[in-house]
Amino acid sequence: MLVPLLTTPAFGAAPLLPEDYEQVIPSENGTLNIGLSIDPPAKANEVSKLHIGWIKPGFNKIQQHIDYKITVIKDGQNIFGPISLTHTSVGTVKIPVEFTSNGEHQVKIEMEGILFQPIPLETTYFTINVGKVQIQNAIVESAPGSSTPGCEPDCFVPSTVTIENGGTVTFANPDNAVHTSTSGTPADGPNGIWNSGMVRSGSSFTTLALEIGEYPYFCIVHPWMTGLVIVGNELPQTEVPETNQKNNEEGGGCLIATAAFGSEMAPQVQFLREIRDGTVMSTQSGTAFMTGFNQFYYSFSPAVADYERENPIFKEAVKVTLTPMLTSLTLLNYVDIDSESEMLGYGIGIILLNIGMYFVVPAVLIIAIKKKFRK
Ligand SMILES: [Cu+2]
Repeated sequence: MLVPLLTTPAFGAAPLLPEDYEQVIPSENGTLNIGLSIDPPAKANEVSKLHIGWIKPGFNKIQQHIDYKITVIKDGQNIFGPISLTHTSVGTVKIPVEFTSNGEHQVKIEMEGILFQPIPLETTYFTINVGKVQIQNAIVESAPGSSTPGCEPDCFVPSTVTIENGGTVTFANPDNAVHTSTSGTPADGPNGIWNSGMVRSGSSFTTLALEIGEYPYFCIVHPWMTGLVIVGNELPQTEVPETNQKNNEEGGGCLIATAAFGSEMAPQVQFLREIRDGTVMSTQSGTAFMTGFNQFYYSFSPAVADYERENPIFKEAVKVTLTPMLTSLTLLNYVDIDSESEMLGYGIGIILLNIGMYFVVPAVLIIAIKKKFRK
């Protein structure tokens, strides 16, 4: 019972990389980019996971430690959330949502803190079309320093981007100079398909839906900045890493903790998931340990989870039992685990701490009580 709870198994595959998200759009004030993928593609009356990641503009890296809320809206009604303010230490999150009907939905993401610091609220909306193949939105950024020549040919990053018919392109400007994205060429001038006008530092511009074709564009202020948008008929589906073994674990969840705390979204369960994805899984020994461990854990945890659901007293007992362990795991939040030896060191330390709490202390008490009775 102890080790399984301690290490918290299988909440799904590894987090997506910044470039893997189906849609990426800047947050309201351009502080971060936000990536969204839906897996499997959203359908009415089915559960899909929203994969959300916060991405540093200009670096293409995940930003860690974000405080956020999520709401899913259909025709002005909340069909999911808003969830209470939640922290992700790894900067990515997977949230299961059941879509009750087909059609256009909004995913509302409120960002309220970065790196444990509150920030002015930034609200970002994604549009998803449940029951239909997602139309892609691509994001292109101005290269830092592109206001002086020398960035060619990558003054827009990426300088060539391919989307499907009906997709849009967002031009974001993380550079500290003003830029435009204007369809046409420096030689022939604007051709009128889109013109962002002046996009100041930290802002962005999104085109209307584009039809099949090739669209060269440039920056009116800095005509050495050129790029190309290709709109294809249908994109080859973004590669889903089916070969990734971790996918086999998906769908299990941490059964015992989920049943005890009510849902996969409970903060305690989220926390365990973060530990697994963010800390334990980030080192090789952690990953190897989890793989072996999951086989053992899943051999009995569904039975325990079922029993928790049927028996409220047992459920409360599991909750009380899990609480000291969760507290000890929060210690992991205060250390940076980057290396194998650190993982083993902290891991063994916390396992010993838990053995102390769950076995040694009760054993000592039992022995003490027995002695008393003998006298
Ligand atoms: Cu420019």
